Amino acid sequence: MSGVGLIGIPYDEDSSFLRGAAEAPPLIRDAFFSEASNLWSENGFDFGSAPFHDEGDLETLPGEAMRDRITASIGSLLDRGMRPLSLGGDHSITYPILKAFGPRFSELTIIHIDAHGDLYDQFAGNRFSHACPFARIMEEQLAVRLIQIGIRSLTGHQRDQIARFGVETIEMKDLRDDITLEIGMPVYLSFDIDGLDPAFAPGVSHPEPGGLSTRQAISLIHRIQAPIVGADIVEFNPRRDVAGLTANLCAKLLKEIAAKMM
Ligand SMILES: [Mn+2]
Repeated sequence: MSGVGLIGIPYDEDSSFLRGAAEAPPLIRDAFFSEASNLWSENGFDFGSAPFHDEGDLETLPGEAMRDRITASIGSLLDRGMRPLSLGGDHSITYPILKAFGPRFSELTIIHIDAHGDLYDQFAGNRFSHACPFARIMEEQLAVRLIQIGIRSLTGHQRDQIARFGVETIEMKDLRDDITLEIGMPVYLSFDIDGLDPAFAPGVSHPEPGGLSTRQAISLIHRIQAPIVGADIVEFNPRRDVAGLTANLCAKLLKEIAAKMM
């Protein structure tokens, strides 16, 4: 088997503020297959004639058992030759996902789109908080490079972490629309929906004004010049959504990311 392997990870127990992200995966699928649109990506890929493999949603387990389940499930997709595309869930899932990628890829760059750095050493006493995944990933050297885009809420501690781990952070205030993303190695794309401005993505737990437009986000995806071997779409919180706008946005990003991966 080859191609994209979709998997839902309905887990939000490591969210620090609001629950609800666990309810996202089936709503993103519904929006993706909605008859309001079609199954063609902007670059001409038709998911109607070439659908991706869908593993369905993982059973939700508590804490450490869930992390082990995520790592095993992503590893299984990779060992079957597929490129995992995960629907979260909160951003804590990215650390156990990368624990599956790390041992299988000697060279891997993470492109991380987000309003937040998610680099806290711990948050409210939790080292596995959705505010911490990239600290764990960089400590364990699960990727060679971490490139962050759209960040606009850094604290002094997070700036220290950026220096400590050599993270390449392109803050939203410094982002240029002609950015090039030529990466000479496989890429893992971690897409936090709150990287977009709350005007485009109201359904998130931590809305941070001043973010990406939908068009900027899609252009960033299209500009990645490297094989994308895995991706996640996280932090959509349906309890905060308005008129299904954010579910529809997630479905659009899913289509453009998956097409880029095919
Ligand atoms: Mn975020």
